[in-house]
Amino acid sequence: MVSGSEELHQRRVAAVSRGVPSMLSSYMDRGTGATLTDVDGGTWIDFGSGIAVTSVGHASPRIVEAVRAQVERFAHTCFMVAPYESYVAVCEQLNELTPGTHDKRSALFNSGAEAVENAVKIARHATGRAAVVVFDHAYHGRTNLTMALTAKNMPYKHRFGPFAGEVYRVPMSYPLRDGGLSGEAAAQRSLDLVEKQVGAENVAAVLVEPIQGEGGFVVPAPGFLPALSAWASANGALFIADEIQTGFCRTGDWFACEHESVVPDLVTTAKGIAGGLPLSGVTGRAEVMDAIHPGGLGGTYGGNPVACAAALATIETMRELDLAAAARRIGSVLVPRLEELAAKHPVIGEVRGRGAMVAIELVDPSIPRSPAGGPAPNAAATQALARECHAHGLLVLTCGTHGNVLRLLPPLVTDDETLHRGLDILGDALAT
Ligand code: PLZ
Repeated sequence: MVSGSEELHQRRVAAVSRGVPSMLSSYMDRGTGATLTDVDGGTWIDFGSGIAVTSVGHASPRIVEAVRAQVERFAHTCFMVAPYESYVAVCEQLNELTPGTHDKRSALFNSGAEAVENAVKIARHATGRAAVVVFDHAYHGRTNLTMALTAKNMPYKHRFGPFAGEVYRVPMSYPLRDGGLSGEAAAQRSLDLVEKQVGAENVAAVLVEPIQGEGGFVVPAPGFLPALSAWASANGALFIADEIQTGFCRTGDWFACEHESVVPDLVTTAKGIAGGLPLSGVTGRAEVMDAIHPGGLGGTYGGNPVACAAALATIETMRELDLAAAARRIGSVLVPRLEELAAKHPVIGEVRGRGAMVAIELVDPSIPRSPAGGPAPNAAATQALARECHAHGLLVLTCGTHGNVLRLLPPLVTDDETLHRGLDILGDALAT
């Protein structure tokens, strides 16, 4: 009944803006667990999870059932018009699961970008200040404000300006490329710039991904996040953790901040929260979240009941299967095998990540390493490697400011056998 990928591609070219490309040329038909099947019957090992979304796997039974049941009851009323229980229940879960035992409140939205925009709105309103501090390599979305917060020009910002103001960018802790500065020293370098160029008393928020996603799976040196958080609280600014990619068990804890016991004032969540349905949230200190006047936050679809039903089923699945532990186990399978590959192939400059958020950064070993900037990025090898994996049925994603990072984000339900099959394909692709 379904037409093949080639036919679909022709219809797509005639109907879909070329501004929205796809990485694969195959069109998907169905999925289960860590496997996708395309319309031509080809099967794929999914090491991308739709960019860190389907952590519970494709067609997870509890989520399928929860969505079906909710659609039969009602699909939408708008929480601002006629409220329903599941919105409240998701907020309760967010308040309980995010770091810190303080009194919290949450608000729900649709996309990651929308959550980040609202976190900035809330921080500005609550502090009465305007400046937002962000980092090199950061990714926070594609809307006007979040484009301004995002670091990379191509493809995200090019000719889409003018951008929102009062956004200040400072260096990130990036051990491979900052000469191995300690976390504390890297934070000091960035905060000195903020104090000189922005003024501590003007800063509403310091916004950071605890492990950067699109920017290259950059894991800051230990001590960096705690130093930023301590500076924010000493200076009356809010520390906002963008846990959209790192959250919901991906890095081996419910949230990546927990690894260093950092307690953010505000946390943004999306992606893994609802097993593939669009939902996002902002969670934070009760006095900050409740500083907003009634009606100041909202939207037609935010916290849609079908997405909330999926989120509650996702959270239940994560608890029951202990997917945080599963993420740690996945990391303990992936990292040693990637390190073996790195020992054989000098094109791999670094293996890094945490839990089931793991990447290799590809470099050109024939170009001398610069003392300040590290090894030369190798985007061409990264693209070729991804293509070779795709040609053999392994779905992997790339990322990084220099496009030279290959990232692995398998569903947290992926079994060891599938992980090893995926790694075999990656190993063969590297050899090729
Ligand atoms: N914050 C940390 O990772 C989304 C974007 C893919 P949305 N990352 C994938 C692309 O090319 O558009 C992301 C993120 C972090 C915010 C976002 C934005 O989330 O749901 O895509 O708006």
